[in-house]
Amino acid sequence: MTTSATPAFDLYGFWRTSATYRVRVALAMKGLPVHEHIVNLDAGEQHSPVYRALNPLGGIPTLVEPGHAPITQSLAILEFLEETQPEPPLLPSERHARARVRSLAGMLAADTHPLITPRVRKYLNASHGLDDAAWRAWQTHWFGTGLRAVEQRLASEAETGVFCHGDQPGMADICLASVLAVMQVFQIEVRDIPTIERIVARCQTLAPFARAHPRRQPGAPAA
Ligand SMILES: N[C@@H](CCC(=O)N[C@@H](CS)C(=O)NCC(=O)O)C(=O)O
Repeated sequence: MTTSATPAFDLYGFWRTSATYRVRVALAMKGLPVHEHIVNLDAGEQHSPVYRALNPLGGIPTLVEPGHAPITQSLAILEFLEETQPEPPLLPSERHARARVRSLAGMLAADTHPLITPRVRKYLNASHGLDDAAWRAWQTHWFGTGLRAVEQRLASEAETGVFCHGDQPGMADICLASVLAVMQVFQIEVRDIPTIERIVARCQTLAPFARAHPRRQPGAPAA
């Protein structure tokens, strides 16, 4: 159980990143204190030796609890925060329900979001001459592929409620909102996902989600 003596975590993030958004929301939901440090993706700071020592893949975020090894991978971080501070839960108590929530979260955070990261863009640009228009088409394709599959599940599975699983927000909602947040930043639109739009609109009425929005972070452009 966490106490008021819990030392603040250090979170290495960047304003627009979807994976950092996930961790920000979870920390806020659980009321865990955090100091956020900016790793400027536009300046390539994720490749600096100092950051690579924390996160060898050069991905953001990384969470550090003082005195412990850095934790990378947003889903691993969410699981760690769940164990650190179980209330309010990000996962349901029943094992099949937990598997469903983790499965939805994985569709978004593991199978959709990584395909549109800067390192993928950089590689495609350098090795295949991918221009801006082709990159937009790539983003739209992979966001659409992931979100349509998630929509199909959310719209047809009985466990879907006000949120992705029942009527309490959890890990799948965090991942869903994180993907829509970065799509908004890149102005990518995917049509015909009404269940997703309904759930994310509800998430945005909650302070931890609203405060984690990319545009509200230090370093975000004014417009
Ligand atoms: N699977 C990782 C993905 C981390 C990741 O790729 N983050 C992006 C920002 S959302 C990043 O740092 N990209 C840097 C790059 O691609 O060079 C996680 O969920 O933490």
